[in-house]
Amino acid sequence: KIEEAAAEQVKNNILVEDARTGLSVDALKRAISNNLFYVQGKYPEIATRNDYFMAISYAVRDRMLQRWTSSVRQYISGKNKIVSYLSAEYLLGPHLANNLINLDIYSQMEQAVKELGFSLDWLIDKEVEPGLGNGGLGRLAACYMDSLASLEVPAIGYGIRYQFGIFEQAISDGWQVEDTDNWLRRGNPWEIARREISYDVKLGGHVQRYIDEKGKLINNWIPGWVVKGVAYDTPILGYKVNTANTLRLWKSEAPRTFDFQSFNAGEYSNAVNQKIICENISKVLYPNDEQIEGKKLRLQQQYFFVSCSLQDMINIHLRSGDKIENFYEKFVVQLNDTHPSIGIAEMMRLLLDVHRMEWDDAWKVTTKTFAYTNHTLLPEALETWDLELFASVLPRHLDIIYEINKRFLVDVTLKFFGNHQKIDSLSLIGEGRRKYIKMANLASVGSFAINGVASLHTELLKKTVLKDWYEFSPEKFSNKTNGVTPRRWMVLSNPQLTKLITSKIGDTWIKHLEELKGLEKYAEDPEFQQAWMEVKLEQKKKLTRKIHGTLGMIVNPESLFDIQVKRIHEYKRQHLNVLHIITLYNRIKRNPDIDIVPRTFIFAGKSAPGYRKAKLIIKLINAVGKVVNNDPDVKDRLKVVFYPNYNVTNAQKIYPAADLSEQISTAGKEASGTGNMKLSLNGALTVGTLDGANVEIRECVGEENFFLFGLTADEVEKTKSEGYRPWEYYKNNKYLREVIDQINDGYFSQLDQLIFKELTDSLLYDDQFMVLADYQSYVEIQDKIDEAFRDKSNWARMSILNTARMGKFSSDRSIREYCNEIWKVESVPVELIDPSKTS
Ligand code: B1H
Repeated sequence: KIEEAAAEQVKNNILVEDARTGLSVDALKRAISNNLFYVQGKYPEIATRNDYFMAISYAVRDRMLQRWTSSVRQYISGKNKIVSYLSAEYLLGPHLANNLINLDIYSQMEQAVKELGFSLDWLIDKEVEPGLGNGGLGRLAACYMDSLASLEVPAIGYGIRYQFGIFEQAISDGWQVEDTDNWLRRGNPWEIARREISYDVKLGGHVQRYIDEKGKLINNWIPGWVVKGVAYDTPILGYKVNTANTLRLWKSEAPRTFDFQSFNAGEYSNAVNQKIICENISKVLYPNDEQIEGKKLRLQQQYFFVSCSLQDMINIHLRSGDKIENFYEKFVVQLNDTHPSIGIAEMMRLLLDVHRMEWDDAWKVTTKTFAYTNHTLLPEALETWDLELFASVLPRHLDIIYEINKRFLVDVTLKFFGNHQKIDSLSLIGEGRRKYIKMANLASVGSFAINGVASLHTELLKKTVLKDWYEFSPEKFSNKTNGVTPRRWMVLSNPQLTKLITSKIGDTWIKHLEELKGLEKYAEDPEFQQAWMEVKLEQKKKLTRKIHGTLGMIVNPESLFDIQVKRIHEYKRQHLNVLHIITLYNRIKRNPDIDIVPRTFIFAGKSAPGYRKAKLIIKLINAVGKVVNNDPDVKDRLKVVFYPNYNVTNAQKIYPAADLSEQISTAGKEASGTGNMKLSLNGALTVGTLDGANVEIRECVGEENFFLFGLTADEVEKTKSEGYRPWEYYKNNKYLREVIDQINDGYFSQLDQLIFKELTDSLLYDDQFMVLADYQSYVEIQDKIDEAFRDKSNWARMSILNTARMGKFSSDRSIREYCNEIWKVESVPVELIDPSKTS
């Protein structure tokens, strides 16, 4: 059967079957052996696991190349519009299994590898994932690249090829310790370095102004230094289609001419130093999810990749024979948050200074090109740049921003005559003790569309951070609720559930997730419920083994798996979860024979290295775990696990095992969340606040299948404006008081009473994130969850309904909305070309 399917695919997909395209088990075996010998220079007896991983990966990449080159050729020569996604982060996760699924050769490869004497899983587990992102924002970019390709939409993702991605987290004595992520150490079989595709990027220096012979004002940017960006391309294959889009990541290097001057001047070490400074730009990802650092190197990174990308797009556009004035008909550029928003000033510079356009024409092209997605309302994540720092990196762009602002404020003044508050708020320049540039304002003025990432988030945007922008140009605003790709987050990570679903409703739901609705009619079917819960138990057992292997801890797979996995942040309130754990523990201590639902609390997530309170939350989780897990009174009914180094690879193992998904952020703080979607899609029930996409998830799955608690966003604001005193909640709730006192008295820290003081003080006397205000409501809903979990059949029914009703949250739906409502682009099915017949 495998062979028949392979033959069918060969017929449909390729014109010549040869060593690099054949899809039969034999062809794959030959390709792997060949690569081992000719690429890795090894024979089986001395080959390492990594050699085999590389050999199989190259065999897969070969089989993607025909699709890739055909796609590129069609896009570049064709008349179609290309989506350009600009993002400082892409959290792709491992490629191998995903590419096998999208190529539809998983079972052949499994067989081929088996016949060579290995297991495919063993090789898949060898891959080091590219951790080129912090969290949700970077992962969203990866899901969107998958959906763009699967929907056959021409697209290029542009970003930075960080040599070191997000740090690796280890836990030592309960504390987070960071280690560098040397992901390229053993080579990266998925990328192709395109050394011929490179651009120079200027930095620093000053602007020389003069009038040329024709009387035109010339702005000549004399840079302090120049770096070169080199393109590294990775194919992003769509699911069972011919489309393979490109992810183009830029690596910074010293320009060719660079070393000469210094060498000639006899300054050898200076030349080498300069080379290192250039390479530094793409060296490391900033690990501060939602907390900007304002460092010069970060601004240089942003400008570096945006400038390379825009130069590249203009190059592609002009090569097709079209005029620069029509640029926006060839490309639409989506800004993934403000991180690439310097692109608006850079586009103006390229059009004015390089392509010699007039201001008004350049502004028209620019504002028809860019669209901006906002991902956060947190004030500490809104990007601004100190004006002097900005001027020292991008002097010409500062001029341009002043000019954009001058013209824009004329319009503002006309609309809001005499309203200085409005003018101050809309200005691109802020004035405090020092002047600064407001990147959200630059992004907003230069874009034709602005969107939030969940319905509540978009509404709050219009009422808060972008209120004045909404009043000025309401037509630019729309909502595009986030989504996740069912290929990685179901087919790849939960093959057992995929199989069970497919046995009932066929497999077209993988591309049309709304079809999961078809499962609803089985929700009450006892046989299906049983099969469903068996799959869940199997996934929980797998995770149990993983936990044992990683931490040496034994957990009970029959217990309720209560899961909170995401970046560690005060607003996400992992500490609220901890307060609940201690509350349960105290109940057991008071009454050791109490009948309690056994639970395994699984946490995972990284803290920004400089975020003290987040690091303290990790320590608290581990400290409480140490006491709870080892107290004989508990009798293993509660277990607290902190699974280290949360990343895409680990997420894939955790989501399928969840019974309960913790989405407990302070209402109004989580823009959307996407882990909430992946967990519910995999049959977890959610305990959550009315925040971000939780609101829409609850609407879809039904309020009776969602455990709601806590203040609403409006109530949070109201409580704060009336003078919130967290201490009163502490004083008036004896259980809460007991829990906080225990932490303070050193119950979980061998009587050290200082260690958690920073955290408890902030809860008692400040509590920006309303942890104490929501405590009682949270404990009450958790008690209801216990009751619900005791009714196995009803829990199974709710779990099935959660999956069945998550269709809306496919990133395919999100991307369709972007295509139709913002980008105005259509699918372009790719016709395969025969590589042997192209010259
Ligand atoms: C999100 C970020 C973010 N919002 C700054 N903002 C960063 C901001 O390195 N930085 O400077 C990095 C990341 N990330 C997340 O985006 C939201 O918190 C989630 O709620 C949302 O689901 C996700 C995708 O839209």
